[in-house]
Amino acid sequence: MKTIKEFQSILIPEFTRSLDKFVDSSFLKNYIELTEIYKYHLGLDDDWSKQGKRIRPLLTLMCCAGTDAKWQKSLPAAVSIELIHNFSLIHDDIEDNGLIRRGKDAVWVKWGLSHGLNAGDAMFTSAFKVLLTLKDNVSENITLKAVELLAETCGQLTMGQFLDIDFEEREFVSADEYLQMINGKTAALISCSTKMGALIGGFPPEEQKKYHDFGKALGIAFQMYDDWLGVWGDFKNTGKSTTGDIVEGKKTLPIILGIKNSTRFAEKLKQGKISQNSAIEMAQWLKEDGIEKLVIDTYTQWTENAFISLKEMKCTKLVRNALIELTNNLLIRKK
Ligand code: GRG
Repeated sequence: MKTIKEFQSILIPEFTRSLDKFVDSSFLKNYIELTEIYKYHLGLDDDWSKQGKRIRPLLTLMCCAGTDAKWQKSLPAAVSIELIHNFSLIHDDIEDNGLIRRGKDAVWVKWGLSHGLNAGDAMFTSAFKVLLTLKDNVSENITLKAVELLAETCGQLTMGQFLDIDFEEREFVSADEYLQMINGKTAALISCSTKMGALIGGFPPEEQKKYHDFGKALGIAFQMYDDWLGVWGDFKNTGKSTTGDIVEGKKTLPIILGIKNSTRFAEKLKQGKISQNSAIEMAQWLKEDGIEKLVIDTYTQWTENAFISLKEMKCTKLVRNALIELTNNLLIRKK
């Protein structure tokens, strides 16, 4: 049996080589400063801890392997999806005024707002350029379907981000609206990653749908767990500012459920600007009023949904077992 660690140790270095090669050989090579920004943000000139978890490319490569096809065929798609993810982080930091990304200055902090936008735009464009190189190893029809899938996903990401920012100004957001927002902002690219692997591996649409459903449930649980970390996580382990989401007025799952089910929490939030000390106390109220349990129950249910889809997917035993392990690891992650 191969563990997820063994898969990672084979697939991720190969993925990083493809990403590196693409960055060095694409249209960027004529723009030295832009190349520098890419390498900085993608962590290519740094140690692995600054590269991000690489979950999305790992999923694409593994899901392609799960169809019993050669996973190497899906490398351009894995690179392309990671570029879209990283582009969205560059723009997200600008929109959110985020100063630090993966433990170092965000791109816009280091190079300024305009170049932050420019680097993001270049990264978005290059994602589609690399995706088109799929056609060297798969049919033009599959390549076209892959481009369609990524373009559709980008639309969903934009919508999710729009809602996320919109919700900050709203007093009340329903659970359904929240679900729609995280489905766009986070789950769309994760389900695109899993479906992309099945598509490139040559599976028919009904099988691709099961891979999509697995990625969607995983992505939703992943974001809900992130929301839990944003209120009760340990800063030492996560690097995320504990209670920061309460101070910033984000409409994350604990906060939405708190507004609905904890009168003292809702009242305090209505009073306006929340200090760090108040946020610590409010996080404790949410625990006492049963909100933390509701959050854990909700993301546990989505994790179960991911396992159900994983069971229904046609997939090699080796990959299925490793995906089960990956799902478990992601939802108890400490990074
Ligand atoms: C794609 C056209 C287009 C627009 C993008 C800016 C934007 C619109 C979307 C931002 C969406 C966003 C920032 C979602 C958060 C997703 C998320 C969970 C990020 C963290 O993912 P990890 O934990 O990060 O995989 P690492 O650092 O490990 O790569």
